[in-house]
Amino acid sequence: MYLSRHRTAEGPRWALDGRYLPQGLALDRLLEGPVPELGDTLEGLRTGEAAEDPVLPPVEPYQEVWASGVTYMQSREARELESADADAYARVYDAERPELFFKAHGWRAVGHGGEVRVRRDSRWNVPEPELVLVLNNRMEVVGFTAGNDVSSRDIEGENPLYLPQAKVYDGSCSLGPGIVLAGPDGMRDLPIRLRISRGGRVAFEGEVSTSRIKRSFEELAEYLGRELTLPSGAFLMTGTGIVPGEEFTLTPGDRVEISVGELVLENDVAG
Ligand code: DO4
Ligand code: MG
Repeated sequence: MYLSRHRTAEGPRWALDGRYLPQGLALDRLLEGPVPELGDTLEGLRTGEAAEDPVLPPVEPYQEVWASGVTYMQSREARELESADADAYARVYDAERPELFFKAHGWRAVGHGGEVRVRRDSRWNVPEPELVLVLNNRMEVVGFTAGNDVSSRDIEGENPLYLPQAKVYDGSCSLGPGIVLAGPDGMRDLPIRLRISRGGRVAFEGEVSTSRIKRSFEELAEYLGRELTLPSGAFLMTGTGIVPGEEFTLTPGDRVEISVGELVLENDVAG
């Protein structure tokens, strides 16, 4: 089952499998129900009307997007290379406690077809293609979407304490195009692909499987909600397993295409 959010004359509206749900229903209310019966509940709400483009980011403006990091060996190695404090990344990769950081409020997220950005005060930037968990208010995994955790490598590399500036700025968080409703077992072996095109040519391509992640999705969700109440649920980026080489930096005009399973999220980098 697939949830998408659309712009309409009356305001944003959710759809299930391409058919509108009643106007005014919010995602956190929709996902509140008991997990095994969630699909049936939503099915009962579906209207006959076909949903229309454009699609909006599949998140309510007040929901929070969090992220985990250094969950794939590729990410650990890339941070070790870029950082003067390489040991911190090796230690967090092996530690019991994961790295978790706040990424964006829903209102700041960009959706499919929108523009992401690189910081003007950074010279080394990358997209981070990630499986994004959709969590209800009990921190149960109820679905996933595709995400781009756009990041500045030189700012974080200079000092890990600069991480919020490397990660949190306008246009740094993209989600979409919609949400696949699924429990964690439905996402343990999904292909994640990244393609960056520049001037009509492929500038970088990479692929990883979610099966390569070091931690379980349930573990990441549990840590996020351990001492934090999230009454509207949350989105949790699960970390990148694809990092372009040292010579690569994301550039205005690039097109970034991220796929997670069947979902394809496309964004241009703003000029
Ligand atoms: O510690 C840096 C952040 C790592 C990250 O965002 C990732 O691994 O995806
Ligand atoms: Mg990341």
